[in-house]
Amino acid sequence: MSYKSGFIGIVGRPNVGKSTLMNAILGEKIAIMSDKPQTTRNVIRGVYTTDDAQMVFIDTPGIHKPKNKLGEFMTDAAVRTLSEVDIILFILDERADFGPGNEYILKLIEGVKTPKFLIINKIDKIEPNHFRKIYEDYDNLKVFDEIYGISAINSKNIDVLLTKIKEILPEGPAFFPKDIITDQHERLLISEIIREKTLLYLEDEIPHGIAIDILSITDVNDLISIKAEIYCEKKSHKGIIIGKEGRKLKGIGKSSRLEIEGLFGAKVYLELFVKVRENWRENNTILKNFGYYNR
Ligand SMILES: Nc1nc2c(ncn2[C@@H]2O[C@H](COP(=O)(O)OP(=O)(O)OP(=O)(O)O)[C@@H](O)[C@H]2O)c(=O)[nH]1
Ligand SMILES: [Mg+2]
Repeated sequence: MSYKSGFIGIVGRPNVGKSTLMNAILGEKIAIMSDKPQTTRNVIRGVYTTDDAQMVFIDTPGIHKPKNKLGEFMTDAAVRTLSEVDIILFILDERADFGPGNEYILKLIEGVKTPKFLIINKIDKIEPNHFRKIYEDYDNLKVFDEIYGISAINSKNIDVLLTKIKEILPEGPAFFPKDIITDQHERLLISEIIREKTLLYLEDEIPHGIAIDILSITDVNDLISIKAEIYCEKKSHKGIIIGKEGRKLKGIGKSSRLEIEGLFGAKVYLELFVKVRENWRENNTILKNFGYYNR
């Protein structure tokens, strides 16, 4: 049997479970996830290799109406992916209304010829009647080649989805070495873990203004020492991130360290500093420094 390969774009509104789906497919966490919208900021490639196929999944930032330059970068990156893949997975969750958000994305994907799958995620918390309604409403649009109900968090129906994806992928060689699961570098993986833990400890508006800058990573005698800065947009936010007697920052540090230790299988010493940089999401130079630019 000949080898198959291709790129599969995972797109949709913020918070529908795109990154959770990609991690579930890979069986490893390479993309951070949170209950806050706009968690993913860059496209992230996850490589799923089997004996007879290589599927390169592209997790994208949630498409939303941008309120600043960071939002524009994120949405542009997601939209650009649509024209660069062999299959599009449009992810919905229980909030599958035809509101302006989903309508906008539907228009975009209608415009490309690529095979499109509709993925209704979070079926673990969708009533059967509600599921049928979503299914029928979207089926009637005649835009999608396939429709699947899945639960990314429980890895439900993912095998069925993968079988279908493989079936329609074109013949082709492996694009990545067969033992690679992501093209993200160490530095980015570390900064994303710290950002995820910071989001976990924060509420409301602050998460959107968070960025992580890794100052240094050194590895001496199997002890990895990392210095990183957590950026926020306001002085008052800095106080919240640090918390009473520094407790919140300690929690962020500890949970980040444990996950980074798991990732590298080595002891980690992590130092975190909180910095304020007003309006960084509107500043092109800073966006670039934080890695939010088109490569
Ligand atoms: N109940 C349930 N929750 C889920 C499922 N999949 C994802 N979630 C939750 O949905 C939230 C958003 O998940 P993410 O994977 O970060 O969503 P995303 O689409 O990548 O979000 P952005 O990166 O912000 O665009 C998290 O709290 C997940 O735990 C699912 O199958 N069932
Ligand atoms: Mg995401």
